[in-house]
Amino acid sequence: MSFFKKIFSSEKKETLNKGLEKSNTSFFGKLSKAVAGKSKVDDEVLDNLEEVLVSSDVGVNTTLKVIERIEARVAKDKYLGTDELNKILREEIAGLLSETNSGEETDFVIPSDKKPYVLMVVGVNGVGKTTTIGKLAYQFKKQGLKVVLGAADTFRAAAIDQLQVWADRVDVPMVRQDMGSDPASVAFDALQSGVNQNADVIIIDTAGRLHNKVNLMNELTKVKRVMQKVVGDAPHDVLLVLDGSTGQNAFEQAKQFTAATEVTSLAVTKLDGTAKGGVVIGISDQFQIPVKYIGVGEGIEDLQVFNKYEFVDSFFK
Ligand SMILES: Nc1nc2c(ncn2[C@@H]2O[C@H](COP(=O)(O)OP(=O)(O)O)[C@@H](O)[C@H]2O)c(=O)[nH]1
Ligand SMILES: [Mg+2]
Repeated sequence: MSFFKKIFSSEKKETLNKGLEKSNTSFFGKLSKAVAGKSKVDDEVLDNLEEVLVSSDVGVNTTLKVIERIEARVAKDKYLGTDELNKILREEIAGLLSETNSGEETDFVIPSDKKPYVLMVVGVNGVGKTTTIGKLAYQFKKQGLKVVLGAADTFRAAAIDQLQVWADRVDVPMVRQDMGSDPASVAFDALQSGVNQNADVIIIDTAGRLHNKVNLMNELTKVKRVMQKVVGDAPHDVLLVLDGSTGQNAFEQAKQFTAATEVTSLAVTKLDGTAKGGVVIGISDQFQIPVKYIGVGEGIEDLQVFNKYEFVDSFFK
């Protein structure tokens, strides 16, 4: 059995398709309009296509890259029919995603040589960090891994309680302190507790206050440094969560966070309720950071391992 078949059960695929349905309709509605009545890819079609890509939140730089590549093909082939445009676009977009995403990610795996595997989750308030942590804890636990959560978003009491709700729901231990306590101290405790419990995965929630870039950088640096006192090479992954429905704002956040700390992977959430699936393409291309997960709903199962083949398939259906 192919590993795609194994991992992307039809049920799972349906969720992804459903989640991306709006994006598709919108992208393809617009794409069809862009080529309506045209048989040949000419300047006007390319102009329209540019508009479609930008308005689908692919981002200006990535859009220009795609347009340039198609222009090059038009120049080479002389006559390029609009009926081929779909296939070519698909190839170009898959190509862009290939540069950062190996495409081999198919399940919620963590490297077996890192124990405990420490995952630090960052991002601004409201993007879906806590929810994504809950969903990840569920997936890892389902595999029989021992998971510990650390509530290092100590800025609001509600944030700690919200993570607690997920911890209880998934039935995994959570390390917490009072609201207002030092996030680095919570992270330290969580790692120590995880090590003592022989945990496989430790996931650390953080506060995403962007009011001051220097503050953010200092705070994340401190959390990392303190964690390294317990697990020398922690964190093994710094996952930046971005709200896919915010379009250009998500690009801006990616810029700020990558400037403040070394981000090693991305999760793009809320792709269920938006027409902006294109944000995944642009961000992946512009930041050269792999998209690891996509959020397609508020439920516990509504997190998918990002797979570029599946994504392009859904986008172009
Ligand atoms: N529709 C949808 N809602 C989501 C998704 N992920 C998170 N949310 C919702 O977004 C809101 C903020 O999420 P939360 O995890 O509290 O964000 P945090 O502040 O970054 O921790 C909540 O109402 C979540 O249910 C998603 O993939 N799809
Ligand atoms: Mg939160």
